[in-house]
Amino acid sequence: MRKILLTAALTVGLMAAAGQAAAAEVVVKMLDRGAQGMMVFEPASAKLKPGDTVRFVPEHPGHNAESILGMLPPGATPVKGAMSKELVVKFAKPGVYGFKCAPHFGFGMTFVAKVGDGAANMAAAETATTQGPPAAKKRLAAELAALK
Ligand SMILES: [Cu+2]
Repeated sequence: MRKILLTAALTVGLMAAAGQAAAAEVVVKMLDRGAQGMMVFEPASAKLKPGDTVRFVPEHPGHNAESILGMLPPGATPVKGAMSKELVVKFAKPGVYGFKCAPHFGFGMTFVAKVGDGAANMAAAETATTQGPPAAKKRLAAELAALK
């Protein structure tokens, strides 16, 4: 027990030493069922800094993560993860990034990241939340609202 506490203290110390310069990684689970219902990314939204990454983890098989093309900052490259595979996305450009699970877009399986202030494409991203399947529109609007 004592050894574990010491290791934890050391880890926290190292993280503090790394400070602001260290890029963060957010782990997003792809789930058949989560706190927000069926077919979800968990968490469903994240505030990031340029250089941060998101690791999409297929906790349950049969999901992927790919860019929603209407929710991508100008000049950012769209990504498309393979089914049931982990996908790590690094966010270089500030802006709003939308993601969907292709087979479950109709269930509203979506994720939104805001990198920096998100101003680069906030208006376009808001417009994009008014398109697509009803469940996706509903969740995308909530995810974007949570980032403001
Ligand atoms: Cu899915």
